[in-house]
Amino acid sequence: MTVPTDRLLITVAPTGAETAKDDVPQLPTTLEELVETARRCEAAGAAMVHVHIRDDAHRPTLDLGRLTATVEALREATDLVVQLSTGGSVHDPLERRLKVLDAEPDACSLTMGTTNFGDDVFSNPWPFITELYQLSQEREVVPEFELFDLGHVASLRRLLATYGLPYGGRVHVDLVMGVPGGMPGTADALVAAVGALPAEVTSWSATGIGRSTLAVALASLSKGGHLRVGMEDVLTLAKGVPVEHNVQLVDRVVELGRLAQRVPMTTNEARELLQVRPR
Ligand code: KMH
Ligand code: ZN
Repeated sequence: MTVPTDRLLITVAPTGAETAKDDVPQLPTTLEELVETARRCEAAGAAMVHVHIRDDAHRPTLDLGRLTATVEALREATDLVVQLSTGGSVHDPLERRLKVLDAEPDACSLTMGTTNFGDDVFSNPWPFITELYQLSQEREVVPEFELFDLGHVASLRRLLATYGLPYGGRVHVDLVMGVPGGMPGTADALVAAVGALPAEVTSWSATGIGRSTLAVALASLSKGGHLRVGMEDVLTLAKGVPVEHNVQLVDRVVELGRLAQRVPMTTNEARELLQVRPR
């Protein structure tokens, strides 16, 4: 099956590691809330979920038991492609981040370089990138390359030239734009990044952090790209209007996609596009 070109891959990133539950009680931080969110977002048109989990105190965690239980619960309740974050929080040590693949997700995020991240640093040294990439090849987990900056595009080129294609042979990237410290969330930056992508890239999506969310979504649709949305990336629908549920963000891009004559990709089509290993 080839995936028709009018299909729109919608990834939902419902939780992230940056927002405190106390500040945003509607953020899905428990397993029950995450599964409920995933179900509703799948029904609305999402085909992949980018997952960060929390502990009992709602703090970010990379606890392997919890990650494994989360993957299992999401598989049981949905048909979404389950992508675990290997980025974690800016405070997670690299060794813990390498262990994420032990939870046997379908896919994982893989950030292509170190980025200033607000007042913090999101650390991704080259030896860590190469180790994680080779691990993903060995474990047959499809990576999504997270590109926060133009320099990360160059690093992706180097990675593919040195270590070959990912498991499954497809190269899917996500442009994460508008992080304070990374590339801005503008149409101009998106066009520059897309123009620089290596030839091996078979699909790409984009997400704009905070207020850049709409500019990036519209630019991505204009360039034929896919979309990631969710409360990891944006907490308001408009100035002073909080997101009450991730499904609102999915609904909104389904509608934008409809206007751009794009049809939400099914989970089966997403598995085909990304060549996810059947598990
Ligand atoms: N939480 C950020 C520090 C990823 O998930 O791979 C990193 C992040 C990227 O969210
Ligand atoms: Zn993330």
